[in-house]
Amino acid sequence: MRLFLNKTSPYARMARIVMLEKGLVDQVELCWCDPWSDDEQLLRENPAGRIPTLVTDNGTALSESILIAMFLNDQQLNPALIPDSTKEQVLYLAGLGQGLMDASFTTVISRKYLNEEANNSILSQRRGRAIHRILDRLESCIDGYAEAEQITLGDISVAVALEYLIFRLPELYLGNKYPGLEAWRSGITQRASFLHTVFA
Ligand SMILES: N[C@@H](CCC(=O)N[C@@H](CS)C(=O)NCC(=O)O)C(=O)O
Repeated sequence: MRLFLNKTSPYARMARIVMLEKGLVDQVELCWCDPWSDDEQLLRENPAGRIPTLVTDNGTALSESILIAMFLNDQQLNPALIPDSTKEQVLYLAGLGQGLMDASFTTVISRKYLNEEANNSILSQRRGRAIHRILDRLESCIDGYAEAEQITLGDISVAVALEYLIFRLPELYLGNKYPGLEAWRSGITQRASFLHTVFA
């Protein structure tokens, strides 16, 4: 398999962490690229020109981080990132994580590419409020981190979204306002899969 990625995309980082947690490193070649400069190889595989893109051994180009994560999870039984016994909770958390990622990423991209007016638009304000609501919700529902516990796709999605927020919009993440979440984040991001994939 081949995974197209860069070092700043939260979506690509999520796919890479799933790959590492599943022990699939030897089966996935990393194809570093810049999706914003119309990378030819990437466009040949994925007309949307977005990362992550995973080209399977059959030559099928998969897109959308969550679909890629589910595909990689299915490549082998263990460790199960979406255990049957906790599936609903895992998908719930993964949804919150993807929501946080989307709201944060869209904010970053519109600050980069759009003008001041667009950045103060109703849509942009809605995204800001969504970020705060999701953080509040996570603070009230995230459990403590225990290293021995099996990590899930929900954990990965939420932790990557928080890392991205801290990387790009640190003023929106005040760890002291979310002490439970912050303790959880600082524990889970000590895993090798997170340490090997820090944003750069
Ligand atoms: N919903 C997609 C979002 C992917 C995405 O927006 N990737 C960005 C990088 S973080 C990208 O490749 N952007 C290039 C572009 O939109 O042209 C996913 O979950 O994979």
